[in-house]
Amino acid sequence: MASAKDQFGETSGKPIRCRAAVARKPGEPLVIEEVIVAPPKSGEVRIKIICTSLCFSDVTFWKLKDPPAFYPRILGHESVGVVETVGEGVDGFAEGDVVIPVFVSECAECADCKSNKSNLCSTYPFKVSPWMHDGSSRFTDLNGETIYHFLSVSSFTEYTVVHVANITRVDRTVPPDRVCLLSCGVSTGVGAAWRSANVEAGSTVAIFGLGSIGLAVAEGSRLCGARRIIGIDVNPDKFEIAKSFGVTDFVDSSNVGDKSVSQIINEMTGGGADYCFECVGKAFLVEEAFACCRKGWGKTIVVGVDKPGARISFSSSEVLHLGKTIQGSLFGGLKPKSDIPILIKRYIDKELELDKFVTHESSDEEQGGEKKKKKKGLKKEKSSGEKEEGTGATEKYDDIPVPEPDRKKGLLDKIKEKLPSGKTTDEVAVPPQKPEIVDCGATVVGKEKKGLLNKIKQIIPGYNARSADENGKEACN
Ligand code: CXF
Repeated sequence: MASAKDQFGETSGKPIRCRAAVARKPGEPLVIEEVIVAPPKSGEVRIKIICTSLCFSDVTFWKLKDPPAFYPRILGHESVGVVETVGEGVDGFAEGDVVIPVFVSECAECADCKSNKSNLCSTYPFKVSPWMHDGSSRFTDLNGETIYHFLSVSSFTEYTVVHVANITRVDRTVPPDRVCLLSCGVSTGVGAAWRSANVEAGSTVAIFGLGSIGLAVAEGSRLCGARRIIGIDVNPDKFEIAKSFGVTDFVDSSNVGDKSVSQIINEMTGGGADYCFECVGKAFLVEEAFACCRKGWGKTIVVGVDKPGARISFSSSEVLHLGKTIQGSLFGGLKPKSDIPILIKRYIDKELELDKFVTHESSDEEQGGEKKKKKKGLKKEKSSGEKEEGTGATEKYDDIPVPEPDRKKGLLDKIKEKLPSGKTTDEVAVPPQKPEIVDCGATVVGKEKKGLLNKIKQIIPGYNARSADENGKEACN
């Protein structure tokens, strides 16, 4: 069994050259190319990514033309990895630790981190920034050009650098291809019901949008003991799958005649749902959700990500007279370092059903399309509680083309063609002040059912897959 030292001794502390999927232009195919990942600075760790998944916020930012979008950028923020190098001044993390990066930080020391009313750290505040917290980047391309970060994570790469305030250590025996989902989507949805709304047993819940976040809200509401969970989506096919997440009633918002969805929910519930969740990312749906949460105690939770600058409007008398609450929920209101372990325990105890959120799995080779084995399912469809402007259709994003890894097609030859004449790749790739760059082209983002265990064993020193029950004991102690 390789120790962390054996495994990472060669690369630790040196710049690494590895593959990444780089968003170079808005809406254009990600380019699989070699990048240089600098060693971590003070308070940071460099992570080898084991698994990463696609969240709709990646797609939203991939399409954006203007700031907060920046190019070239490494997107991806839902992942799990293993610490390869620990930066200066880092306590409590060691090479070989399995960690979940999260876009929300937790310094554990500021007033917000100490309060049980907030998960919004003030020391490292959440920003949709193109930089690390210190305002610089750890990524460059082979021409020495800066590549921007995304949401403090940037996981569409073999290696990334993340601040310790943005990582949570997890037991090395937990299955990485499941707990990866706790890095954003499932935690966000389950947390929105559990921590932000604090759904009570017996309540009625309305969920606008049955994409993976909406279904995770249903899962969280089910775990909290909600009695009635109403799902709203433009795609009626979602209802069947949603039932297994606890959704009891369905409203097809593409087929409501001259009524509004809020009218229908108000009628169905005799005055409004106790908790309404907007999981699509449309300001007008927040207004609809607010309009059908119960007067006096109804809570509307905003989970969806709308375009920058989108505004919500309510009449002030409606707010005053009806006594309802509206609340934003970033990462489901969860404090990553304390709440992710709780969710893992609930998964191990077979309460939180993570498996049903997995609909697509692919290995690094498959990212290119050659051996593509796509399965239809939740993760590839954007869900919408209302029609997309103009189209009336549930938008698919099967259209994000990820090309065959260039490595297979002779990436270095291609790069040479693009180099200023007379230069070699090494002259361009190696920053003069950092002469040693370790080439780490190996396993890349993604996962593969067959042989996954072997790959994980290579990546996580000492990984020991046991039965879920055994894992559970270990993970929860
Ligand atoms: C979002 C929340 C708002 C900013 C981008 C990330 N969450 C999950 O994708």
